[in-house]
Amino acid sequence: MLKILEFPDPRLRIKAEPVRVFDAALGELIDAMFATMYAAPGIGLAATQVDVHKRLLVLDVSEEKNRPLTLINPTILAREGAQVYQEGCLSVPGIFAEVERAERIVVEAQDRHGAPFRLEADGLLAVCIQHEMDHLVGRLFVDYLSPLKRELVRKKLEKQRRAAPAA
Ligand code: GNR
Ligand code: NI
Repeated sequence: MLKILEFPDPRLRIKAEPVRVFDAALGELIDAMFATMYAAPGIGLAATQVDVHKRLLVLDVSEEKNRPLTLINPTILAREGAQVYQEGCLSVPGIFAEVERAERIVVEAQDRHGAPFRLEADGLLAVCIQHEMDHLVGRLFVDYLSPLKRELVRKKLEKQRRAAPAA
């Protein structure tokens, strides 16, 4: 399992670089990211969260956990509407807050072999893709909160860690 960085780790602020080489090592990283995401459990994971600063994310928003999706070098081609969703993040454990994002997006990305594809997403899938793409530019959902609320989140995490320090 890969180690997931937690807020306010400064490495979560690093901007990811495009993936240029689609080799076996990339495939192994993707498999390890899925294993880490499903074990957490989470519905998405960006490479940034496991300290790999490449434009790569994995997600699976299905109930049965049988719809794995890999997006490499994703770009949003179109966005419309707005939705508010109560978000959480594996890098900000135990914290949940409402964030407004586009309701519907069209994304272009590459798969694990480098083949380009387009995806139209709405609802939770659209939320998750936008949340993961934020990670790739060093942005966290708590950045959408007021500075005061963000400071409360930081203090709460500090307190949680004092009660149960990471192994
Ligand atoms: O597991 C996750 N759940 C979630 C719930 C609402 C909005 C976004 C997410 S993504 C999160 C996993 C994660 O931190 N991905 O970066
Ligand atoms: Ni996250």
